[in-house]
Amino acid sequence: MSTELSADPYADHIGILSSRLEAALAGTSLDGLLIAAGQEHTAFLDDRAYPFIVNPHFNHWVPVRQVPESFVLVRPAHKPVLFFHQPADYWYMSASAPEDEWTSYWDIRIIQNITEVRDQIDPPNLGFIGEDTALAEAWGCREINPESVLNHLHYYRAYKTDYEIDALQVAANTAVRGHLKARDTFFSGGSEFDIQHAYLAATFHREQETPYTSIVAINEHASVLHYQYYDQSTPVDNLSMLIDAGANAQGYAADVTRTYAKRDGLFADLVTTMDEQQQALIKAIPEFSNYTDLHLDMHLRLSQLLVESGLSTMSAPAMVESGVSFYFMPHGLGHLVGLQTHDVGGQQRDVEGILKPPPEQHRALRLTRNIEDDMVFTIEPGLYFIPMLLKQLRASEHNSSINWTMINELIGFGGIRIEDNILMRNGQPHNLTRSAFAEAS
Ligand SMILES: [Mn+2]
Repeated sequence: MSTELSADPYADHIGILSSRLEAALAGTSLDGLLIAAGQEHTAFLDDRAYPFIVNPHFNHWVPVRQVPESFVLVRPAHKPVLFFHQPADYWYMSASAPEDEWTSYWDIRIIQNITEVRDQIDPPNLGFIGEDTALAEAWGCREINPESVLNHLHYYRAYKTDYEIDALQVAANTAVRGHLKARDTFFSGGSEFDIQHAYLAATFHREQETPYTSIVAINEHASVLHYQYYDQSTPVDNLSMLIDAGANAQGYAADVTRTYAKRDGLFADLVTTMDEQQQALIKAIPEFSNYTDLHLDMHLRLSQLLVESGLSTMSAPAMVESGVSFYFMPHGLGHLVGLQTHDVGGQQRDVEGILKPPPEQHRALRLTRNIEDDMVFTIEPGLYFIPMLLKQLRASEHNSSINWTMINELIGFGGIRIEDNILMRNGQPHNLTRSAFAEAS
């Protein structure tokens, strides 16, 4: 959702990336960067390739994702070049050369073999960004994945262009279509496997096209933060579902989580309260300059909720201070989202790559930067009943402050997570996910 309409967001995007490139190369003697899309990898002793995941630095410049062995050559003050790989092959289908509007900003050269790239570039004056460092070495690129350049580019990846924001909104809209279908499939008694397939069908995604492996967790499976299976049978009593599933648009990710309760009761009430608190937290974002402080505020709200529900007799600040809230919420409040679901640069203090680590008790927090305009990040508070952590809490000095009868009632529900993607504009949060849900209903 871009607030100011540009005539051509992609043209602006290329302009912005070009300025960032120039600044990133300023302290180097490089003329430009050769950025590889990447190459396929096959399984051990096999000829079957793993799903291809494009180098995000490549995808940042061009909406091309499934064309391994392609390259972009970007140099300040030169028209960028796309070497588009189109091998002569009767075993596999070659990608069709792109013809969309965006190609007018590119010098597109079709190659059948990557040696044709080597013949058209000047490696001693180029930096190489990509996985195949042996290739870059063989070609004689001056620098290979230079850290100073990568730090610079990663830092600025946090600030999304209008073109990127449009893609992120499309991804959110697509994910929401899947979430609505998944919810219906859960309430009509579908298994995790059924729900995952309903989700993929509704989003028109192959499993390998989603930006991350969907988490479809019924009952206690929701207590496994990255639960990775899809049970093909439905439990006799399917009480709850946590679904964390995304979608992809031009390489940009949506990262969305919803939790549902089958019946009214304590767990359903907790889901409602978590949903209210998540929205209240988003509303409060302008009061915080730094994401770490927002994360800590979430712990305070969560602790308050646990006290008010009767799960804990401690004070909310004492729960955060002593680390008791961690046992119920062991991950970070959120992360940057973009070309990668967990986008780069979340803990970077500056372009030099100096890190700003999270507080000692909150090691899993991936985003510690100041909250600024044009950033897109997730807000995903959770409340879990994880047997392994509860066992530790039970063995701790805080044992007697916890209502274990209630906890035992809740363990079979696994947990709650509610996750939206937020864009900052003019100091205000814009909820890409909730606007997609509103649009869809
Ligand atoms: Mn997430």
